[in-house]
Amino acid sequence: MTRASLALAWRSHHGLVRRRNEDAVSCLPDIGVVLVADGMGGAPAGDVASDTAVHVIGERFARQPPPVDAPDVAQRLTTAAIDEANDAIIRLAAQRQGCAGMGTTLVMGCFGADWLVYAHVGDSRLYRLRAGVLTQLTKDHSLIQEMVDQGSFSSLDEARRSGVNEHILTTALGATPRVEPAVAISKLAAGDRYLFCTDGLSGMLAPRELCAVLDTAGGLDSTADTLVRAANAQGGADNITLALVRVDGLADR
Ligand SMILES: [Mn+2]
Repeated sequence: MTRASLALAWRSHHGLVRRRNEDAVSCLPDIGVVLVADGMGGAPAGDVASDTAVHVIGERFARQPPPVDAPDVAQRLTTAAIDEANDAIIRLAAQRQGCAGMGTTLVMGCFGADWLVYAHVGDSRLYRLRAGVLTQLTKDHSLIQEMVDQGSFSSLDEARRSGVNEHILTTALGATPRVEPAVAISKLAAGDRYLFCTDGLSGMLAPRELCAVLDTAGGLDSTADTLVRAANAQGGADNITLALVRVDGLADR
């Protein structure tokens, strides 16, 4: 059995306001792994945290890529690799000048024969476009999302309009000795498009705008460029990072 046939494109742009880019992205097409992180903590800590997350996890997967027919193995590896990244960030925060208190979000995916294992920590997101319908597969680990879940507001939009700060995370890599990532498995369908992104994209473009750009026939590279341009056209208030994966076909059994 082989891996699903995938096309990938990824971008990271500092945006129009921030002078530094604290986001990180790493894609390993050979093993079907995608990693996106949004670091925080100020210079130089934000970059160190996000870079550490994508490198530690990427290396762990590259060392022992899960078999393409074993989503359960991929799931366990995902949890273990995220733990390892969390430990590495906490260690660096204690050792390196200016890195105390740093943290990062993470959204990642591991693609197999006909499945995707995905995980996230914080407010970086995964969306899926299938048959013209855009679905947000992850739910932000943020205070504003928690308030919506508890019924204080009917939607994120309403909470935002009421002035709730949308940048307060309830969990992040590097914030606590144990981190609880949300990990899930999903079946792939040929033609699926997946968008992994930081809030510099999802905060600038509404879902229907993301959907309009994703649901076009053009190549993935031009779609990725269009998304970055569109986020900057909305002000580019934050670093913009995304990875796109298109499922061109499922593995033959
Ligand atoms: Mn951000």
